[in-house]
Amino acid sequence: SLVNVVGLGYIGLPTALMLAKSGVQVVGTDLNQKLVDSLNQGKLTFQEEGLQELFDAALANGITFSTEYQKSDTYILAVPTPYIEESKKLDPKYVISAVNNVLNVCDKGAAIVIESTISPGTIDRHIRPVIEQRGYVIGEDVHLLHAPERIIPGNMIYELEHNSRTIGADNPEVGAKVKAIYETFCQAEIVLTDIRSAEMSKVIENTYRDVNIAFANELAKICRTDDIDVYEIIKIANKHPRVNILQPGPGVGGHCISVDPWFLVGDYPDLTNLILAARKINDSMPRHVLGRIRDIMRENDIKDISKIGLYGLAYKENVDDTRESPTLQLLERLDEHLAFGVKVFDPFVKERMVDHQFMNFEDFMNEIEVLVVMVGHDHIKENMDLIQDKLVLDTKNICTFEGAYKL
Ligand code: SAJ
Repeated sequence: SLVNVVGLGYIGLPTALMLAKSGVQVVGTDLNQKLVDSLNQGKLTFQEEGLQELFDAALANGITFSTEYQKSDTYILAVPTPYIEESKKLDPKYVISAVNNVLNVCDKGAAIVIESTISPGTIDRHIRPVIEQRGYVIGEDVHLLHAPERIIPGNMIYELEHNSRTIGADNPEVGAKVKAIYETFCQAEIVLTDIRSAEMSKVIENTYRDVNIAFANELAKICRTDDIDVYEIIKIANKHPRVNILQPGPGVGGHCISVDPWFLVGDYPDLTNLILAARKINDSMPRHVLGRIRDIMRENDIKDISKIGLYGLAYKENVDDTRESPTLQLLERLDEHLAFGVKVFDPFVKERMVDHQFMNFEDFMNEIEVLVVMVGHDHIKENMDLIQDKLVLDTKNICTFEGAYKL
């Protein structure tokens, strides 16, 4: 039988390709005609290690792409779930409209699997009512499931096959059927649970990481005041068998770790002191970086901010995704200080996103005196010899030469 994967972005596309490669008959659906045209012409829409090979294998196995929803008994929805900045809530509009579109074409008894990250309670509050209002009986006419994704950009293909995953279902038998579909490519354990638990576990996984990173960032600030090397402290502490502290950095970006904790804060305002504090610490890091830039300028008697170059616009290493990136946070939130032309370069980001963005590394380097490493792309790790003669603020602890300034 056919699986219709809806939403062909960072999650839906690799998932659709992986299913197709594993021999499942797949149609990928996206409302964006350009994106569908591009995929049908054999052109990928974003970069990711191993994605091209996977795409080739899926095409060879007959995957097709369309703007139309297909008649089917299994739908995997990986549509965007935007986050409303003002209210700190998730906007379920795309999931709702995808579910409506599915209902227009699906077989009786079809399984609708939501992969998109949703805030805990979204299915009960927003999705069930939509289906019921249309006169469908959930559990008879259609089945609802939540199978939150866990893959990390930069290592998606490996993780699709090797990460354990969670499937929340109302009905364990239907859960088992959907599990069998995921088992065609997922080699790790697949845990079956109920929908509420699946929603909650997904969001707390990302929240856990945010809190751990916030702890590291707070340590970085503490160590800075006494000139202690935070990386050395964390390295030593992590030798303890029950300690595992993550790395400090210029902030937490991406569409997941910096967003999901807000759902808990929004729904449980009286119970989320720790989670909220962690969010605030991570959000304060771009400002901390700015403080460090000012220290360096003062120490070296540099007055002209246009001599500062930020390396990296992506939210993390070796990806081209710039959503909520610390560099953008720094530029957007602090632009009153930086309005005078701080330079920016990222080898992965090909479109112009900010003022004074350079497309060529050499030109960028020629313009600046202080290089601020905001992202540890392999590109810069491989070009240490080209940056050593600059003043370097290394917020990612990647420099292999002596004398770089740290967070
Ligand atoms: N970061 C640090 N220090 C660290 C690790 C990360 O500052 O030690 C920063 C990164 O530089 C980046 C941000 O955190 O700005 C988030 O990056 P990430 O690599 O931690 O995570 P994401 O957002 O790319 O992916 C996360 C993953 N979740 C967890 O590891 C719990 C991934 O498995 C999820 O699938 C993804 O969120 C998602 O879509 O929810």
